Amino acid sequence: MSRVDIESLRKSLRLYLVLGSANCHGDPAAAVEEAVRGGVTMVQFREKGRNALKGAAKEELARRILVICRSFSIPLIINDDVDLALAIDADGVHIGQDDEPAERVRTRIGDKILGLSVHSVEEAKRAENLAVDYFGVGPIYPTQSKDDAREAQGPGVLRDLRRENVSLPLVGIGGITAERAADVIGAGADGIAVISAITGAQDLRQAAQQLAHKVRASSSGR
Ligand code: 3NM
Repeated sequence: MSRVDIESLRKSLRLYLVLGSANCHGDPAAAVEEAVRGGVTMVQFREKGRNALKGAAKEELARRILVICRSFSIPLIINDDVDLALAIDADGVHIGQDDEPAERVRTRIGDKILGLSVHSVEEAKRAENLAVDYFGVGPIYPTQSKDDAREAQGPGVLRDLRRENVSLPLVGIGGITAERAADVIGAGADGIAVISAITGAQDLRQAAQQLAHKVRASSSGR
């Protein structure tokens, strides 16, 4: 098996739903199904926070989400839990700057997708020679969904990354809404990653549809 095809990864990143049980009123797997029916193209299971599931309960939920992702042929990425990603044979792992180092994660996950959060051109440049497949860049706008989020930087950080010839797929994250999606894509992102714009909506499927439409309209020609 070889590493993921970068152009198909760019497409998968177009509308990236990030979620865990802390973000959902009801069953997160049901939320994933609704959102995917609306047009989500990739999912990240991010089980964090005070009441986060652990052990067998966490794995059981991840497996249920995986079944849904597989049935729609979209990738499931696990946030910062290589053991879980390997146990359920998920499609990849996403790590932050303070998680297990990218080199070690790559050795453990083989050809699975590896995403890394970066917050500046410096961090991206430092990571460019690591075997990372995409960068999550944020927070673009202020976010309520991450306790330790840094200061929002606006879409300009994406423009800076492209100006500095960072060619890896980029997905913007943090406070992104349907109204803001075009600015994020216009600044150079391949896609948007969202929590609350989908999980906080009354109608998850419709929210995903709207976001997918905005991303498609603003990335036409790419
Ligand atoms: N990571 P929402 S911001 C999970 O800056 C996450 O790296 C961020 O949630 C980063 O779409 C963020 O509700 C939260 O703002 C995104």
